[in-house]
Amino acid sequence: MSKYRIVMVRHGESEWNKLNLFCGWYDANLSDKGKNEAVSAGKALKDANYVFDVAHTSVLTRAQETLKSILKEIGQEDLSVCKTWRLNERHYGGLTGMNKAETAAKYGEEQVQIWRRSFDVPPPPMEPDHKYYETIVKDPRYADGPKLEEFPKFESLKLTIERTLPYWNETIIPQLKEGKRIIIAAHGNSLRGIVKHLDQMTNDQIMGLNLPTGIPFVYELDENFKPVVSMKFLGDEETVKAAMAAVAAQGKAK
Ligand code: DG2
Repeated sequence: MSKYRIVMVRHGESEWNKLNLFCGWYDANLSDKGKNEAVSAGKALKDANYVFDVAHTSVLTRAQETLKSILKEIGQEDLSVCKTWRLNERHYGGLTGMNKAETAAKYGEEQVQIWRRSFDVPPPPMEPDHKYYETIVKDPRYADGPKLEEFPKFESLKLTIERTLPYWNETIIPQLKEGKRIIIAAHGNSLRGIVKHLDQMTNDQIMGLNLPTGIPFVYELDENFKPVVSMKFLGDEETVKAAMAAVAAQGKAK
């Protein structure tokens, strides 16, 4: 029997999704399409009468702005919002800022698929001479963590899960137990990590999952936090399928 319900949403399309660039911890803004997706996500939640007690998001603008639009649409602009780097996108290391299709043309689609979707093969590290190293490492939003010595130079999905799950277990689960109605606005890979954990997907199964931008999905969980309903999208099935396929295709050489 379903005891808990939680809504998650990947942010709307960012400027860097639009340009097909590896983004990771770079703080890209939403594109115009992404802003519209965020509004549509809010409308879908409003139409389905969702109300929340608390919202969680990353420290990155694209997720925060998506959440803001959603909360505006559902008339909950004053809702308490918790922001944490633990919900950030995976750190794409040295690939940050590179075009996914050009990278596939240069290194091969198979290699790009490994970098994007393998469970434990990380991308190459972001070295101090990387164009975005200083901007990211010295960003004041990381004053509260991760500490400089723990600051990632890259993350595989496995490493992403290792820093996202403590937040799920220590912050989200206790709030669910208190009966809080929760929404999480985060990123393709931080959410894939949570989905893998909830649905106990194998390392191979998670490789095939591509989350669309700006379409909320719902989990209903039993008293042991096992899914009774998994990843139910608030959107038309064909649209969701096409959006997932488009994300998968971002790693193809043109
Ligand atoms: C994308 C995900 O992250 O990329 O970092 O480029 O969810 O913040 O737009 P998001 C990025 P893929 O793993 O799908 O290539």
